[in-house]
Amino acid sequence: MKQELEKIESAALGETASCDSIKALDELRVKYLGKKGELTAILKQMGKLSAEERPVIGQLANKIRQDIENAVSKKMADLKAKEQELRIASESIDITLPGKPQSFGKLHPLTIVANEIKEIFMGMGFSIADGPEVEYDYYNFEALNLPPDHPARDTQDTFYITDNILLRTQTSSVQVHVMENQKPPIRIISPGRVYRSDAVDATHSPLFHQIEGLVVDKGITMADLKGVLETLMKKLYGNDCKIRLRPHHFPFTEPSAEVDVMCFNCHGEGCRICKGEGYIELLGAGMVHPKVLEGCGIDSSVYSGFAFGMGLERIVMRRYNISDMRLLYENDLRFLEQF
Ligand code: 2U9
Repeated sequence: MKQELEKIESAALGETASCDSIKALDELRVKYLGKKGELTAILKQMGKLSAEERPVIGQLANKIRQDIENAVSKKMADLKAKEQELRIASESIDITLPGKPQSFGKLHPLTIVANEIKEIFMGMGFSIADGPEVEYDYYNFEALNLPPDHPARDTQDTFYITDNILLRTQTSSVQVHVMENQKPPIRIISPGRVYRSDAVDATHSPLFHQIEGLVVDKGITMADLKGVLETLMKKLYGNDCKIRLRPHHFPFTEPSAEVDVMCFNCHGEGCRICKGEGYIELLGAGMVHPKVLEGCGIDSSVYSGFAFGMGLERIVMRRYNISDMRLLYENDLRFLEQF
């Protein structure tokens, strides 16, 4: 039995030394040391030995088992180190290769211009007010002097959630909330999405963006309104930009005006773009109607205010010479990457 054990030892150590793969080494381990391995098979026959031989052979078998185990685990460590070396060598990076170009997103033209307008107003001491797009009829219409059946509601037909809850048609509703909750002086702009039941064409969309403004204080006049709007337009379109106010009617302002901006193409001479006018209509404005002030709890004999409203799309289209509003919503990268 001693000879058999020594034979197993020398075979196991020899095979381990020449083994060159982790998988084969593991198979070797099972072959010699496993439950059904060669060494175990020999040890099972120990019962046949005499009482004197048993401890001697037992000791030898344990020593051989230990030697084989040591040899296998040392070889395993060597093979794993070699494998890692090979992997690292094959994974090495060529730092001279050019990098993969990253494509960065850009701001949408509507966002670019809205941000610019917000900056201009903040520079004049205005704060930015926000409010819900789903609104009560009262805040969208009634508080703005547009009672039920007022004809001006026809031009602002919208999407109703219930009889008196709707998608706002103007951001004026935000300003009504501010006036209800804040004492003058008030100096705010309210940018945001608005909705109207309009069919889509080159100049209309059921969803568009407005920026409205409101100033309420003692002694506010049309001159303040004109000064603020002139500053806005000069900063947006250049210092030589002129504006003109034409009388108009809005239910929520009195007096009211439409505001035209000098044509960027002909500088007031009249051309094809401004249809010979020299000016292009860009926004509406006026002195806040006393009924609107009173309805929001502001004493119109002490305070006065001006308000204005503009469609952001129109400003953007004029700024970048865009002829069709739909381009702003189609998300075509060929269009958007130009800004
Ligand atoms: C309050 C009182 C008055 C806001 C105003 C306009 C004139 C105006 C249009 C421009 C193009 C809307 O986007 S558009 O269709 N707006 O002409 N808006 S004055 O007046 C207000 C606002 C709030 C409390």
